[in-house]
Amino acid sequence: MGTTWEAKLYITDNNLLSVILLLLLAPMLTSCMYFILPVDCDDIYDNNNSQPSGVYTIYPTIRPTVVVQVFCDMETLGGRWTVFQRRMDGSVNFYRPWDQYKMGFGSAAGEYWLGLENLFRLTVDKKYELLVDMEDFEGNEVFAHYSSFSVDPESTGYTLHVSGFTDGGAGDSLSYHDRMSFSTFDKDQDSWNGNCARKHLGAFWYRDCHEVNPNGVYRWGADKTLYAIGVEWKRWKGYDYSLKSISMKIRPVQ
Ligand SMILES: [Ca+2]
Repeated sequence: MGTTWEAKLYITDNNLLSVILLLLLAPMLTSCMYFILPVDCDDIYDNNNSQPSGVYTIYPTIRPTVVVQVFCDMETLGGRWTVFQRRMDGSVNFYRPWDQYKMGFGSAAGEYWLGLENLFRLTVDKKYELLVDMEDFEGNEVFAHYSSFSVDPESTGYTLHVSGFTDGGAGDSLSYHDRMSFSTFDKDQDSWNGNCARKHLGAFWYRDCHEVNPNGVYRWGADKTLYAIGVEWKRWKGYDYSLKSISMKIRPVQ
């Protein structure tokens, strides 16, 4: 009780006015934050176009309390890309259940998955394009570009919409997965009578089952001992070659 009284005694007329003003303005400030805080790497670029590639904080939902760390690619093909999936060294285990693919996991500085809920929140508000960059262990680099990318809400199983392919040497493997729900080993939403995620040791918008397995097992290049379980892009390297790196990134269509 003594402490409370002391605290009250220190509030002078001047700072009492400040406290009241702050209380009155708080709801307004909170709603303004949505317009000021960056939703994606494109917003970060707009605020300062000399920002290098690296880890940044974004606020992909209308609630400014949801804070997400992402890697922004500010260089490739004009930059402004928000990376939502990245493999590069096998340091993170990607064989994970539904809840983790929903909310995201890993480290934005290294390998990570941004989360299906964040992908839905981002792509429901703006029109996005998709770039998939990949590299093999011989130093070759290719990409696949799609002019339209979005993910529907969880009630649909986070259905993928991808179209408008442009070839950067990789070939089109992702269109095969268009309009599929997302599957993990504990949530089979593929169109095969078995469980694609369990068979191919990953999680993806599997159909029957895949031409792309970016969340598969990180293996070092060619390996035929187990079929189609690696980090694969079929139209480029087939089912027996696990890529050195792959990253999937989106930015708003200008
Ligand atoms: Ca199935």
